[in-house]
Amino acid sequence: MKTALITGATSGIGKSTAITLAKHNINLIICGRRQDRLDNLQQELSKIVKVHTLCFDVRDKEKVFESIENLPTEFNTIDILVNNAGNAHGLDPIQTGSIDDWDAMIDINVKGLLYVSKAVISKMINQKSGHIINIGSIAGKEVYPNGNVYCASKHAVDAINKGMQMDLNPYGIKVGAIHPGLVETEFSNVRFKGDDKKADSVYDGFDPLTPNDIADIIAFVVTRPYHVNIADLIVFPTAQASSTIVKKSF
Ligand code: NDP
Ligand code: 8X3
Repeated sequence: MKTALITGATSGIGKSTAITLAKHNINLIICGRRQDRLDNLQQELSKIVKVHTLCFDVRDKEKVFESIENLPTEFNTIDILVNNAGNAHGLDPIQTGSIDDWDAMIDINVKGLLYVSKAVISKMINQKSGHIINIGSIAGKEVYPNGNVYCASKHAVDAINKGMQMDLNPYGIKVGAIHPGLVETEFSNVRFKGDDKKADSVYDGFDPLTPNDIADIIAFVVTRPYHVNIADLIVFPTAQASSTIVKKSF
């Protein structure tokens, strides 16, 4: 049986991915900062697969390495890494943007992804196998007004994904990115700092993607034969044509 480590498994895309991969008989290491949510998910999914929880902030370099280097033996081989933890913080023009928001996005979406990847890649290199899926965004392919630093962080994920593909190719490690458009999760609640009305309005008047839509795609990606690597994938809701073009009625 394979084992997948999923960051950001307490909510949204990461949580749906954990549930979906469990249904594909894949053991799980689920990560996030909210231990209560990790415990609840572990309790639910332990009925079908083995589940280990790791509670860390991806910005905490020492904790990331300490947690991943000291996994229990039965979880020590990581076959699949889903680099999913991340969020947007704020939606402001560059001239009035908050430096704390910028730090959060660069530190979590870029540096945190790198810390987790480095810890897992050393295991995958020893194993001479592995599969890394980086969750980017349409914001990593395009820039939209007020998206500045979030878009920069996701452009960095796009570049890191391509770099990983080249560098890990000699070791037989697969690397690919999935870049979703609008998915209804807690993403906008975080972006707008708990203003749920504003968050809900982002998805008003059209059918956004659901976290399950992305989880199903991740399950498809990880169940391809060894010689097939899905390297880069953009996924929109049907109503969306770019980060700024969303048709609100048909
Ligand atoms: P959610 O807010 O629902 O989930 C975000 C997850 O990331 C949570 O599990 C959260 O866990 C975790 N996380 C956030 N910050 C940290 C941190 N510092 N350390 C550890 N874990 C952290 O959002 P989504 O499911 O939508 O987002 C998942 C990924 O998908 C992100 O990378 C996002 O950029 C990307 N994405 C989202 C889109 C969307 O429209 N929703 C579209 C394109 C990409 P906890 O708080 O417990 O730590
Ligand atoms: C999340 C999608 O368009 O809000 O990455 O940036 S968007």
